[in-house]
Amino acid sequence: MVEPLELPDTYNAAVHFIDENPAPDDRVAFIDDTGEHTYGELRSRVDLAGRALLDLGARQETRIAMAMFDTVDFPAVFWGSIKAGIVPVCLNTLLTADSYDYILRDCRARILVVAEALLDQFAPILADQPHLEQVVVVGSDGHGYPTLESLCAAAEPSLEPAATNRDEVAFWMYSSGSTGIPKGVRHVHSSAMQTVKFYSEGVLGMNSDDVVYSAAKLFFAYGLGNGMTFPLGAGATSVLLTGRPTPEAVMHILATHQPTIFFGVPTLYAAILADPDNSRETGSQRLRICVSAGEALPESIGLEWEKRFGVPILDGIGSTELLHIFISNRSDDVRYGWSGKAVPGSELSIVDEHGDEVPPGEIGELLVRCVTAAEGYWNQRDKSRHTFMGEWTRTGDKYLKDEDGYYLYCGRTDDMFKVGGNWVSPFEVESAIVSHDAVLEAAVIARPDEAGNLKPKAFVVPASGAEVTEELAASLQGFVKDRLELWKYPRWIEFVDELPKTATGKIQRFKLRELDQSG
Ligand code: 3UK
Repeated sequence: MVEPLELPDTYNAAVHFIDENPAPDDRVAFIDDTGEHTYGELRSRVDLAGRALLDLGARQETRIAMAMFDTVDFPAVFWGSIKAGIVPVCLNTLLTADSYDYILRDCRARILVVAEALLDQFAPILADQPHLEQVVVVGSDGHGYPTLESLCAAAEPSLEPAATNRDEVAFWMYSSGSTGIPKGVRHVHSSAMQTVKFYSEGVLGMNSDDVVYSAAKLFFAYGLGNGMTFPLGAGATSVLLTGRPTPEAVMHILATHQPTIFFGVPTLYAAILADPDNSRETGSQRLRICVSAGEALPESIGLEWEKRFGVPILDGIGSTELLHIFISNRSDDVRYGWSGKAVPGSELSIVDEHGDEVPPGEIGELLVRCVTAAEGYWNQRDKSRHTFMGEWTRTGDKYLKDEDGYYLYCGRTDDMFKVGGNWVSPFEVESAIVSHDAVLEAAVIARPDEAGNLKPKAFVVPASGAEVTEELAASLQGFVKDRLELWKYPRWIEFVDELPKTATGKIQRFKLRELDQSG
């Protein structure tokens, strides 16, 4: 067990990662679509962005929402806020207008910093926001709002750090709930540097010679660590991609920037491997570590990747609630199909429904004791009390441990699942499907595709008189796509006469999963 670092009461994470970062001014911190940005440039961009937000009226503890792509502006706004004591709320850039509406109201952000290309998505909901006072656009045209660039150009080039407490909330991230309603997860100043020490240094051995690329975006907890806090913590260089991490775009980055560490999710690894031309030769010859998280990595993908890219993929499990990875494989100790062993700084316990620890070989719920756990969910006290049990955090994951201390992922305690690293709540997708006139009832489960990665499948009971055709299936898919985030639509639809239910009328999704596997 690695002990957490003792920090002084007054501690500002931005001072640690930016101002007091030992990396020399001329070292490259980020490479984005516009080119290289040094640590020196980053330090001044952070001050300017923090100043600009103060100039707009933000104060210590004011929340601002960030809906930004991965460019150097992201760390500038994120750390500039934190340095000023302002609390950035990181938003997924792929949400529907309804989700943005919910989150902006829920977090009560006073300022929204939004990428120009996302303005259309926000437009329908911006006029009616009770807490939002200002919109700042990241891009060349503000469409009537001030741009980040213009505000920074007018700002004083210096910023005093706010005297924040190490235990004070520094930033928020939103995580999906089991009914599909997002929960604001609040992280404190001290946590990011502990994840650097425990996972980035402790497991990956990241150092200043590393060039890293994370296909997971900075607004995810996974990407925030991979692409920002870990490389900054190591004085390393991080490559950022503005656009979508398609297999082609990722291979292009591997070939062009020759990263030493690559972070992906299982579906992306599978998609890259699907093209037989992709290999170490056409990618990065400097790769020394590849990491997968977000959902379980099928063994076949790890083995094939190792053959083609010459390095293993280290599967590890993390969560937004714990900020980063707490169980992981190691470069010299890879067991495919398993999540690996405890990461330094994390103590693990697998318990039964009474909270009693189960012996090795038995499945129970995984609890984690780690200082990087979030301070709680915003305004969701019941859920916070359930999840954050003092020093221990409930993961909602079923695990077993073998005699040697390896951990095997055995599914969720709820029916939630991940598609390409993004949460799907079966309940939310079912609700969307049943709002279609031709549908009486629906149940959604996860089903593995050819590569072994999970995708949504819907069992649908048609409304009486509805004609069951392929067109109906296609129109239901389109119906869900129009209403929910794109990754959530059912890739398969099976029409059935009835759904298995408990005596109290609850859908038994586990029975459908069994049926699906046997069929
Ligand atoms: C599942 C995994 C099996 C698991 C995350 C790395 O995924 C991250 O955070 P989220 O809050 O989801 C957490 C949940 O996702 N999961 C994640 N990784 C794995 N299941 N094998 C894995 N390797 O259900 C977990 O509870 O979106 C991942 C770092 C930071 C993160 N936030």
